[in-house]
Amino acid sequence: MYDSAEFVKGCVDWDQLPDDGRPEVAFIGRSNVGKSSLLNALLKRKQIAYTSKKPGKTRELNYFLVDGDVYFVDLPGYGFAKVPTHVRKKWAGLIERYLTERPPLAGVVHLIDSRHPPMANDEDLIDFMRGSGVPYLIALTKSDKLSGNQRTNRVRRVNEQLADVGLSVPVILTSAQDKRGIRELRTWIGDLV
Ligand SMILES: Nc1nc2c(ncn2[C@@H]2O[C@H](COP(=O)(O)OP(=O)(O)O)[C@@H](O)[C@H]2O)c(=O)[nH]1
Ligand SMILES: [Mg+2]
Repeated sequence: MYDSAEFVKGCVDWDQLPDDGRPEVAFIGRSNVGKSSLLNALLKRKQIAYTSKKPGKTRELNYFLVDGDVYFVDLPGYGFAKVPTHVRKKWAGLIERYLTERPPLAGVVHLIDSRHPPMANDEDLIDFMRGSGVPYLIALTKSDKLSGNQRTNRVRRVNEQLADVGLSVPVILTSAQDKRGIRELRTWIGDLV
């Protein structure tokens, strides 16, 4: 599993999305949440997904072909304060369309920083995914920065928030640093595709 992984392309428009029908697993979260790091850990690569301390560097839907048969899609992080509104709207439109109208989309991994409560954007996405019918998982990132008690509490809090909106989906603790949750994530993805 994950013996090969290669960057295929970055897409900024619907027409640029691949049309070969391979299943896709999308990764989404705010800038700096640890998305590139988690993708690297998942794919056992050091640098395949670009890790940057600069928020908002990734503005494209970045396609990685994994083992020749599934795409991992690194979606643009949300929360770009410095981007003009019309640009942000275009991205939001593309992402919403992608999440609802993309036939090969097999599952969505939503990354939320384990140290903080979900932000407004995260709550919007949770709400959005509730109606989408696409298999969905929440990965709480950077869990190595929490104590054991904090880890338990964060998962419970997120589960309570999900229950409040009538959603029941897996919530897992992850860390690109100590690799917590990586195996669980691989299993979940493996069951999808
Ligand atoms: N301690 C810790 N830091 C992390 C982890 N994942 C990412 N980071 C750090 O968080 C920052 C943002 O990571 P990055 O993967 O570029 O986030 P992205 O913007 O969501 O792609 C970097 O400084 C990473 O080193 C993690 O699991 N544990
Ligand atoms: Mg990134």
